[in-house]
Amino acid sequence: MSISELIDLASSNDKNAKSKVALAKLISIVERGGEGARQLGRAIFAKTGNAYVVGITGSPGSGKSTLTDKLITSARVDSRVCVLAIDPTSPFSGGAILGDRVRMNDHVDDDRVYIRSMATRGHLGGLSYSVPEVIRLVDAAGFGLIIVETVGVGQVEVEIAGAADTTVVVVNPGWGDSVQANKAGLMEIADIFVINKADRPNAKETMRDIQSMLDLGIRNDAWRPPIINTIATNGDGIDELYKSICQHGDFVRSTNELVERRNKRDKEDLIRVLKRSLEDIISQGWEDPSIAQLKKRCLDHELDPYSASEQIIKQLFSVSERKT
Ligand SMILES: Nc1nc2c(ncn2[C@@H]2O[C@H](COP(=O)(O)OP(=O)(O)O)[C@@H](O)[C@H]2O)c(=O)[nH]1
Ligand SMILES: [Mg+2]
Repeated sequence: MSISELIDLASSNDKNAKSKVALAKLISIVERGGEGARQLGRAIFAKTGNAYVVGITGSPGSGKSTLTDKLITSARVDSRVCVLAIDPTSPFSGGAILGDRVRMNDHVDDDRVYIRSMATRGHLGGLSYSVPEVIRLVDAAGFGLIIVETVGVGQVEVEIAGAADTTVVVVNPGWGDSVQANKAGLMEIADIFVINKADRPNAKETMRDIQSMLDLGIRNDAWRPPIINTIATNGDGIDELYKSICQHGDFVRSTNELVERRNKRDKEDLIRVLKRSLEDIISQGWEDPSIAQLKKRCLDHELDPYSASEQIIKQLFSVSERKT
């Protein structure tokens, strides 16, 4: 099946599993990278820009997957929902991926819901190269809402905030001790705070704690992040959370905020695609005989790596021209 046939099938709202199978195939193409991914990226670009992206971040075990599972039930009424669960732990662990799948099992047969776990492939703890591209793909396939779940570990939180239109930060009662160093960072990225496991002691203190940090006004935009108590396991507070997400969506659409966020993202996309294209050029040409001599001279310390790189780059580009 051609890429455009797969895209059409993935976009269709069929009642059998074919559309999900097509989408899974397309995601694999993105993850493999190279010319296939580039071709796909070109084909879908014009169809992108319609989905709303919600990032959900927080420490492992804070209840993000349980919350997401409940959110799907509210959100699927309004639009097709895709969940991308990013697992920044080692791709060898596998446990978290299985855990998410099992927990969100309720939605497996729902043709309006697509759930996918992705490993970050050790990209220095950051969002995997592929994640923004998969977001675009799912967007082009007509999903109105994309929820991206990430474990909040520093840099990833910042990156997810960059990829999302609304960022939900999940904490638990008594969060103070565990994320002390990171509080300011969380304040910067959170559009909505969730205190999940509100059935546990100290939810009130945590609420006061966040309030007083918000009062310091690290972010001086017109939106003050609401703080919502939830008990994800029994669904308490989920309606309020979904309502807040919609309200924040209305806010960013009615101000210049959404346009600004997406402009910034487009710029990052361009740089990322550019870097990836350069990496492809390097790996395609690396074994070409035309640079063998330069590599050897560098390894023999006759040529410093800086001068060697400059000359290798010129060669790599001509190799790439020859191949296309
Ligand atoms: N007591 C309580 N447990 C919860 C709540 N939400 C989630 N949990 C439990 O916390 C554990 C971790 O939840 P999970 O959704 O996997 O967290 P994640 O790692 O952030 O995705 C699971 O055992 C959940 O059942 C809650 O509101 N209250
Ligand atoms: Mg999870």
